[in-house]
Amino acid sequence: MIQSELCRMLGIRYPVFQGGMAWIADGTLAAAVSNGGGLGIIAAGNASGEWVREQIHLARTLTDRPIGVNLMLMSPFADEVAKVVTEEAVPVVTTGAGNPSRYMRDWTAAGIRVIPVVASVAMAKRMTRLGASALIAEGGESGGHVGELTTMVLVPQVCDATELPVLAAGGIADGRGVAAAFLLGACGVQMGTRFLSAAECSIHPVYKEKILKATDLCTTVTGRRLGHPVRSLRTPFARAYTKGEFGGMSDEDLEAMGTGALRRAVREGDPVNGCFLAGQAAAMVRREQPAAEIIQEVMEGAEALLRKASSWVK
Ligand code: TUI
Repeated sequence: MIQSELCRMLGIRYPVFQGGMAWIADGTLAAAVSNGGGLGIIAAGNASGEWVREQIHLARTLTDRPIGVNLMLMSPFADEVAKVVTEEAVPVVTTGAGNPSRYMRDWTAAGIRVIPVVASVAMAKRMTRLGASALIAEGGESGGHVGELTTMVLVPQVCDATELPVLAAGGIADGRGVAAAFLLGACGVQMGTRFLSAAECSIHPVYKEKILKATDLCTTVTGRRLGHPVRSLRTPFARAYTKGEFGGMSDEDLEAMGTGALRRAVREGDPVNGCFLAGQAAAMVRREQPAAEIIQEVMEGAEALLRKASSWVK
């Protein structure tokens, strides 16, 4: 069994977080992951504070283990979600797609453990100074909003820049990725794409099917021109968006094309106008399974590999 300081800090069995996937990670998925021994995380995405509150309450009817909330910092509702997590005394808050400095003091004063996603060493140092409890170093293999660096180079550099526990994210979908993350200095992992295939993940069946059928070169990054690079499956939407980006479409028209695209993928499975966020590890996701089974399989795989690795050292 692999346990780390993260398990002790948060009262979880396995050092595995489920990524805060906008429109996807609701109270049902988060509770299933927490019941499986990881940390389930409700993604606020662009949703209102009240929606987040409902999902927290729902999750609490399904599990008595800790759950977290992910605050997407570009959301117009970020301020109200930040208040809701404090009022609801959510034990862990993760943040993404920006700088959470303005909330850190209130959250830490309320006893909330703040675990920001960082995509650079500078941000890792800033978050350490401001009182984060741990950091998630997310490489550009991940789905959704991506930074510049890969997991392989980001994780060791973030580990060198902080004394805090570091979780690795981006491109991790099985025991090999978890074992590698530990050898890079991480003491936990966050997986998003692998949990898209969880039985308790309520994305449209078309979305799930696309993940299960994905191959190695199936994802692409769009949105660099507007400063919000996003990794998703190569679909007609991604191709049209790329054509717009490089073909001189106005910023307003590009924004309009993106609006509602995540919802169309998650809720409607719209294969043409939907934006199916997914990481490069989509090709490694092979079947639908309960979240608890995913966590167990991945961690047992990592344990076997780490045991084997130590036998190579003479
Ligand atoms: O946040 C994510 N992934 C996301 S958020 C999202 S919702 C969305 N929808 C449409 C367009 C854009 C986003 C979908 N996927 N991952 C965590 C993450 N955070 N990756 C990179 C970062 C990050 C980037 C810059 C964290 C901090 C940061 O700081 C910049 C600064 O302010 O200095």
